[in-house]
Amino acid sequence: METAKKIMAGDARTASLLIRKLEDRNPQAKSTIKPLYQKTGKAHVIGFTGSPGAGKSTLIDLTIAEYRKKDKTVGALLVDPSSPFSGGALLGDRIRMERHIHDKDVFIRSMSSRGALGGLSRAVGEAIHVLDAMGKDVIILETVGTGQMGIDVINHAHTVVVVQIPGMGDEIQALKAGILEIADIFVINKEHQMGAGKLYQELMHMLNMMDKYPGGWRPPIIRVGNVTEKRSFEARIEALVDTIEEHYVNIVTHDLFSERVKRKIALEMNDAIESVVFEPIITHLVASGEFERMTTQVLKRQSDPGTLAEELAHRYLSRNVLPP
Ligand SMILES: Nc1nc2c(ncn2[C@@H]2O[C@H](COP(=O)(O)OP(=O)(O)O)[C@@H](O)[C@H]2O)c(=O)[nH]1
Ligand SMILES: [Mg+2]
Repeated sequence: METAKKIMAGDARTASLLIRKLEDRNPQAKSTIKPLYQKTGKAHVIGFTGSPGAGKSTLIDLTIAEYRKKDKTVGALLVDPSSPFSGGALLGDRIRMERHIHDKDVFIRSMSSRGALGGLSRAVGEAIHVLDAMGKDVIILETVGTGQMGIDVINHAHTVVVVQIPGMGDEIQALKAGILEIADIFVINKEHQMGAGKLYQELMHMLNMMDKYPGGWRPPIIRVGNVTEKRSFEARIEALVDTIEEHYVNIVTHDLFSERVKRKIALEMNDAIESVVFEPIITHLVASGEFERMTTQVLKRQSDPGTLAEELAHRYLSRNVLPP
């Protein structure tokens, strides 16, 4: 309870520790976040995704600065599904955002799978609740756009920004990663590189082929230019943040916001049932050696997995309340 209170008061150290424990799937941390739920649901969660090196961290750094100009408080989670350790490539990301370190209204944390495979997206979902309960107005996620895990992570966002760069081959990078369906805004970065115009044309073409846009929102393409041309780049970041805000208003007014939130809650419910109902049974079966015995039974054709699972259901769950 003490921890929850500190989080709600915005204590960054406590939040960091709690997020780390959530990554480790610490059971105590899981109960700590329960009372926080009542305080969540206010933040706008923005996801930045794209290939490594596309410029996500650079853009996020400037986006944070832009939100701070508007006096909004910001939390950022830099998620690396490919690495079992925090640090590494993410260290560079943190350095890129160093100027925010002494700003108490900005909280930046990197997250990785830390060996708990499959649990990363769940931990990110929980970490978002922690930042939300801290009272952050805006929560920014950074993740690479590849692999199922990257997509699972980006599903936590209300607004998804897909960062693209020229010169990555003919194929549009988003298509390859299957992330197109969830893109709300496209950004073309590093425009000094060859092929920026072509990339823009390809994206336009692809968007023209979509037959309908949910909520009437056609994903805009923002050409941010080149970070080295400081003045114009900053102006483009302003335009990006305005577009992100417009998207937020759009999903709220078309009731798409609650739809997205519902989808997220459904995932969380699924995870919770899995960890509270399913996992303890499996863990017990494995530890007692019964799982091994059942496997042998099936191997010898003395039983089959379906029958054995039904027997378990009768043993562990009340017989009469099982769904048909
Ligand atoms: N020339 C140029 N370099 C950029 C631009 N944006 C990012 N970079 C550089 O590209 C590298 C990767 O950027 P980073 O933001 O870490 O990409 P991330 O992996 O997507 O987070 C860094 O060395 C940046 O300084 C840009 O617009 N122009
Ligand atoms: Mg990065």
